[in-house]
Amino acid sequence: MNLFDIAGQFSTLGNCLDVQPFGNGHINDTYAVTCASEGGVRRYILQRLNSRVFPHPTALMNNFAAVSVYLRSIVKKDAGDADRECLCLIPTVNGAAYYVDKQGEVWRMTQLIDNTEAYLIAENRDMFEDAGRAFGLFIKRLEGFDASTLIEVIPNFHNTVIRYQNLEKAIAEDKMGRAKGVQDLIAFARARKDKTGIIVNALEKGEIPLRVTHNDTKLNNVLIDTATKNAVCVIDLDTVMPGSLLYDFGDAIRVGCSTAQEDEKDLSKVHFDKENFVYFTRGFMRGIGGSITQKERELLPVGAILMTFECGMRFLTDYLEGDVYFKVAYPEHNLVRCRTQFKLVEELEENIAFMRETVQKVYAELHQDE
Ligand code: ADP
Ligand code: GN1
Ligand code: MG
Repeated sequence: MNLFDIAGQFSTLGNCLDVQPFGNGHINDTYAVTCASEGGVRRYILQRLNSRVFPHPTALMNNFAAVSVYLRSIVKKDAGDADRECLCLIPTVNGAAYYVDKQGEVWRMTQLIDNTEAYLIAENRDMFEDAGRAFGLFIKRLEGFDASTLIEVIPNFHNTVIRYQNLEKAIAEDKMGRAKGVQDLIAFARARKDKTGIIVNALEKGEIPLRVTHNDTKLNNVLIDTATKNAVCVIDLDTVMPGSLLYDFGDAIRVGCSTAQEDEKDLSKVHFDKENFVYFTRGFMRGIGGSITQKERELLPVGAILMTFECGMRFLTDYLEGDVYFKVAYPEHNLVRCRTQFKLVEELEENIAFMRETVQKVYAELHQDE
């Protein structure tokens, strides 16, 4: 079946004229579909779910459908623009939420939100601050959603303790014979083993709340309006699951407070951008409003460190296992990514006092009238 036939399985307005690869995600295959009818031209996003990463696509699509419908109702209640501020599934011609092809691959379609762009690196700090607001608001908008109805699509996704165990397993198996070349990185990870449980333990003890979180808050998972440069819509709802707000804050800092791309080979270009941290924290706090707890605020800097460390461990694990998870463009790609993450971890650790002060200052600024 070609891509036109697959696009034809969905209830688009008009005939499908064009299907082109789109965006720069690491996981799914994403296409822009252009359709024309008497009413004009419309564009849609068609995605084939990565069945290796998401072995239970039906459960995932149930999460996706429930969350997107709920978000739409809240956006409407907030008098927002429901066609731009949240994703909306386009049903198949048979009224289903997704299409399964003859090979068993799962496809879905949403509206393409026009006049927006997904950035790998923010053009300026205001853009990053507004992305922070959008991610904070996303969590706030889902506060009333019953987390127990969501399936954990990737169990233990941000369980840093288990991510560490997976790394040790990959080192022990050393399937590709790559471990001897990365002893420095292995030592780096082992030196931080004791820290891996901080968030998991806080959740288990009930010191911080379990919420519905996005879990993959890189900057390119929020669409930015090309004219106003404001954050319009949080996308990539595949990993929306019960989790901690620290995951979302931390993962966004990991990406957006780096002065270089995730796969920059020249480590001298990779630094923690402190000013960006101030901006994002302000945006995120504004978005989440009074919902954030004191303990969560206290742990925000730890969230930034642990999410960066965890992602570095995941890249290293994948490198040792033979690049079976993340898409790679060359054999050392995951290794390069791991090195940037670990370099950032070092700088984040050096700046923990600065991050703590910033969180306190920003919170005080935003809540001075209370
Ligand atoms: P992945 O899980 O592979 O990252 P995403 O759902 O994040 O998949 O989509 C990949 C890219 O496609 C995004 O970074 C963005 O550029 C683009 N994209 C996805 N959905 C939309 C949409 N509804 N409107 C416009 N662009 C989109
Ligand atoms: C993947 O799907 P994408 O490209 O937004 C990954 C994230 C990683 C990120 C690293 C489902 O995100 O967890 O942090 O790559 N998503 C999944 O770039 O594993
Ligand atoms: Mg994405």
